[in-house]
Amino acid sequence: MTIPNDLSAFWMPFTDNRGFKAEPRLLARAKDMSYWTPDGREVLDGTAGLWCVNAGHARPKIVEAIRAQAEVMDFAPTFQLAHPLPFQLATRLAAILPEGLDHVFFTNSGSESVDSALKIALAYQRAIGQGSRTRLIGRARAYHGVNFGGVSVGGIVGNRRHYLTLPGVDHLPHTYNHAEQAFTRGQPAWGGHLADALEDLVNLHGAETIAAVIVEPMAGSTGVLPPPVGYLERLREITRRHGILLIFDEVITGFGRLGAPFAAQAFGVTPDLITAAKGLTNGAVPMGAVGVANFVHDAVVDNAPAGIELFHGYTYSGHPLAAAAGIATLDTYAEEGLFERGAEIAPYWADAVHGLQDLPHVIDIRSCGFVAAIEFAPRDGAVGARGKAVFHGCFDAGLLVRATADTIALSPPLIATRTHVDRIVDVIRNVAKGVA
Ligand code: PXG
Ligand code: PLP
Repeated sequence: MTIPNDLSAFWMPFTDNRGFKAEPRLLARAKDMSYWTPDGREVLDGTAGLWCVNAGHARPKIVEAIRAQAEVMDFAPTFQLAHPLPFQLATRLAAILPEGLDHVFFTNSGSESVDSALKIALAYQRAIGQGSRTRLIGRARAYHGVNFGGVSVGGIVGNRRHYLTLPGVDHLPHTYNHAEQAFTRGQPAWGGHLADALEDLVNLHGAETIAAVIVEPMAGSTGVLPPPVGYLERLREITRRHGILLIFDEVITGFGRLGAPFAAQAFGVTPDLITAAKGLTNGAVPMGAVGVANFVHDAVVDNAPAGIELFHGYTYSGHPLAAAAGIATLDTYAEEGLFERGAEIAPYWADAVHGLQDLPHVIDIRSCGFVAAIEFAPRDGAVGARGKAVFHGCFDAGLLVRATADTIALSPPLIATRTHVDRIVDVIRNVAKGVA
């Protein structure tokens, strides 16, 4: 690969552009569990790219499907016209979505999936004569992408403070409590009662004003926060009782991360809509999707006057290359049993990462399925400095991790073996000792 000699034109997303460009770290090639830098150094992928390459990199079936489809048909519209692939992929997705969610709306990213799901929820309430239900409820410490809807229901101050957000949005409290939950494996025993805050919001605003509640079943980006025992069940019960739709944002938790196709199945709670992206195409072509309950779809579509039922869609909804990649990805997951893999390796994984408790400055370790977070105490007056030092140290030692402030998130491709897990924790151990 040619190393670019001008880094100025590309305005990098969610990046300290000046810091990066002063000290760039580039990736040039990827295969299975690893990346390689332009100078040929191997970097083990501890994060499945950005939580998306669940089957590992450059898997033959997916590569071939994209290549073949590019030759047959590069693009075809899906507005008032279509081609076979998104129908096939939607049918395949319906088969792995929870029972009763048999309809799929395609998008190109998680952010678009979230905004689409919020619109579908509003359309549903209007379709059943509940047009006064326009309020949307999110949660603190939630990431729902960067479009205006997702930022509004999201709960990350840095993503919100500079922008106007949608009116009529309120938030549940987040579910993390260090004193009660630190060093928990899987779901914390404490915190199920926090779902009752939804009852308070219903009492405050009136159920007849609330359209939907959106939560990540396990918060990912803000530090891997598995749901407390009983929490999701309680949200489900309250939403159902008050006619409020429940949306699970499964952009990270979907496609095997927690040992089942979706977190909904892993936790045994079925929402009314599920947003997905990332692992849908193994990250190979941008694509997102919203899985929609039959009663929601049928109300919106069947109750509409003749003509277009939902005034929403993207030029690339159901794009041929993405749909081809999606079908090949689902084939790969099925052939290799990757939805079961997360559950199989979870105990070994939890032992390995929780074995890092004695490292200096570690204040919490959380794990669930095949994902984990290691939280370090911030340095005095320099939040994020320690996390960044661990991230850079690991990269230079041949391991890709993801740092958000002082928390290191790990989500390896589901093809990782115990040997890979051992290497991940060895590198982190050595680097964290040096960084201390
Ligand atoms: N919802 C959730 C739950 C996500 O995790 C999105 C929506 C948005 O998806 P797109 O495809 O629009 O980025 C996400 C994305 C991180 C990290 O380091 C997480 C995401 C994206 C980039 C970085 O935690 N999640
Ligand atoms: N802006 C303009 C001027 C457009 O014409 C379109 C689509 O036709 C869009 C934005 C939306 O683009 P997309 O459908 O790729 O989201």
